[in-house]
Amino acid sequence: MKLAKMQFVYLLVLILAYCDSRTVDVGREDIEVIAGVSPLLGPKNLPLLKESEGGLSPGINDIQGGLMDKADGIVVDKAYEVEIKNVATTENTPTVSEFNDIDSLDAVAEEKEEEKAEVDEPDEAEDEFDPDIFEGEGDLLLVMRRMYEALTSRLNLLKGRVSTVEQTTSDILARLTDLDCSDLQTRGQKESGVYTLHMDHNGKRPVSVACDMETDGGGWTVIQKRTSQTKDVDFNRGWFDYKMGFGNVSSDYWIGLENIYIWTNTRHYELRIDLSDFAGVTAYAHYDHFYIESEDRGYRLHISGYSGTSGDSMGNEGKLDNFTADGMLFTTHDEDHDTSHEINCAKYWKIGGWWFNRCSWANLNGPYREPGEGDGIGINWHMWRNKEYLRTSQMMIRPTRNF
Ligand SMILES: [Ca+2]
Repeated sequence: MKLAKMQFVYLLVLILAYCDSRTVDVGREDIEVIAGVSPLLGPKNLPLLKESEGGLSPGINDIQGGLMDKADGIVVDKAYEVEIKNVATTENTPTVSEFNDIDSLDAVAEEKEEEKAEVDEPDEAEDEFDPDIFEGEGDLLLVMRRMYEALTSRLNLLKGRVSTVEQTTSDILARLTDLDCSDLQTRGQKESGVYTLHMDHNGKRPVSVACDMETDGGGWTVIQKRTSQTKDVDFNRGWFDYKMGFGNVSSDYWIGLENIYIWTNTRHYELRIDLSDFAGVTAYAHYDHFYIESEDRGYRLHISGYSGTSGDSMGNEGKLDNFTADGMLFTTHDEDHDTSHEINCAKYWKIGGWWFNRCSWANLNGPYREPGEGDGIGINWHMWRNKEYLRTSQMMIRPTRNF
């Protein structure tokens, strides 16, 4: 037994001696050198620093400084230094002064833990379900309803703006394309009435005009109109007024020679004249071809192709005489272009302008007179009622449909 005890004691001493040679006091309880083989053999045999529970990794300066003094005999090679440097440069690694001060290091560790806890708190809060978010379906429906109302209001606003843009575009298009009432009719206007056209007088100019959308298929642009409603529109006017137009477009008016010139030199036009007498009888004259020349040419008249019920007081059915209007220049009391060398027909008879020859078979711009008044000079159409006054007259043009 003694021998056995001796052997046990010897073995124990050997074990203790061996263990003593493998343990290094590094001066810190939280760091332990777990390998003691010569570091010269390579990085794998160098002493490794096991992290304490605080999770701190000491920097390379610590290995060379404080730790090196305590780990006597252990040499740190450059490879190890590089490896540790990589660790030391990681974020949140304490500074040298902090590490040398253990208390400070602990304080830093605690601070890091607190920061970590603070960072983690919001995440935990987000993960929690807050039942107060949806207190009831009523609130959710109210929010959705208000969103719907807001979107609907916005949508209606946009619809209004689109409508305005469309209307503006339509107006611009109309200014570019609507030359006369037939264009309006083509675009869907079916009601007779007053419309605005934009005539090109060295730039677009708005012109109010009456449109007849009913007679003989409609699409007529009224260029002259006499009614029994307004006797106060004076037709005994000078050249400028007949050139530019005058009167009340909703009753009695003359559209103006310049407008007629523009129309009839842009398209081929037909002319229709509707008449009525004071007995209520009506008649009409239809001319397949109608146009006038420019002001420089005295607005010379070209009219032919008569048909109708009133007789041809403008062209005399091709039989030229001293009263035929076809081929005549326009005359007003201040512009004598008629064929009479003795008189100015408009001035002599104190009537409005017309395509006078040695005066005329027709006198639709004469003074408005009731039966029994005056000397037979009023609104006349001799081929129908001779010198009787007419109650109404209307001259209107439309692009020719039957050449
Ligand atoms: Ca004359």
